[in-house]
Amino acid sequence: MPSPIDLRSDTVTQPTPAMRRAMAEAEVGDDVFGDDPTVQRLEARVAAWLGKEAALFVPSGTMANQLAVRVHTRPGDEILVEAQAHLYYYEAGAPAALSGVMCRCLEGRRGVFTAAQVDAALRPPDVHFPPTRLVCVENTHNRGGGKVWPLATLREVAACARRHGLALHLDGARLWNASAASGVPEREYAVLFDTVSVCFSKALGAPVGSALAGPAELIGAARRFRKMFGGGMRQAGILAAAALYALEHHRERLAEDHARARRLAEVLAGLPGAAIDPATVETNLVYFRVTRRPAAEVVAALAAEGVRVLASGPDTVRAVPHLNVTAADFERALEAFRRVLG
Ligand code: TLP
Repeated sequence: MPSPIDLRSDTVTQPTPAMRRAMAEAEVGDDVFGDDPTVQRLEARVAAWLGKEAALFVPSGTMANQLAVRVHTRPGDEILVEAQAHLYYYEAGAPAALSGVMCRCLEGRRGVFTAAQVDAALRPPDVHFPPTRLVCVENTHNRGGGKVWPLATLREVAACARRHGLALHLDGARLWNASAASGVPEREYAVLFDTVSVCFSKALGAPVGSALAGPAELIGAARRFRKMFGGGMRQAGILAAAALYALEHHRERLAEDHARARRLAEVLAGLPGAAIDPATVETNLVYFRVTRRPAAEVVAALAAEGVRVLASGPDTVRAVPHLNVTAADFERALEAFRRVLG
């Protein structure tokens, strides 16, 4: 039986042979002492790419987001975050545990909320209310189906936050996908935010690592909290080399994943066991509803056919094309979807 085609996430990718060579040859040093030249090169590259003063290499997207929350707030503050955002939904309660802040959730449409919703959530200064400090945005929005934020809406939200003196953080774990889909360069999104997190180990295919970019002072503070949270790494240049390789070689190919995601959505739309509007698939994430049996059963049936996907709700399934999926694998996966949901 051929090995399973793993479409659970774009995090499952294996480093390519060329990436492994770049890792093996990386110049390294002790990064906690500030001695790793490859990490420094990556941080400078990311900062420049996003138009920020500084950047910090961290082990995960979760750590990047939570460092941002930590540096923008004090215990007892409130942050505004979309109800399905990773930072709130999937980060193990970290805003409360690590920063002592309260999350006020905005209900977005596929993850996108409006300036009017931010306005409506704000309360006047009063001893009864926690001070609101930060607005968090996720682009692309994972549970929103890989939705790309319209730039105009983003600008309105940012202007509103600024009017109220709020800081802004962007969870850009898949900002590369947003840019590939919209043609809007990453830095044009980033300029609207104080801090931006980006990830190398999702669609770009590096094994480990994210970065947090922003003003030098905040990134300096984040560096101390990274140590406090246990994220200070030593010869991390081996990982930074993979991230640099991924930035250099794997950004251009994201359109391929997006085209495959759309094609998968089109196939699914024609099957009686699935429901999806292919027009809503803008990037690499395909979320679809299953109509005839529970998601868990569909996941098991697809696994038996050699295709791994994720149940993201009782009747919702997620499939994610990525750089390790060959053309032949992809066709084989489509056949499996046809057999299980047809
Ligand atoms: N997303 C993972 C899971 O945790 C759900 C996935 O498979 O999609 N921001 C966004 C938008 C994310 O999608 C993720 C991971 C993170 C942050 C966190 O990154 P890691 O897993 O590196 O902590």
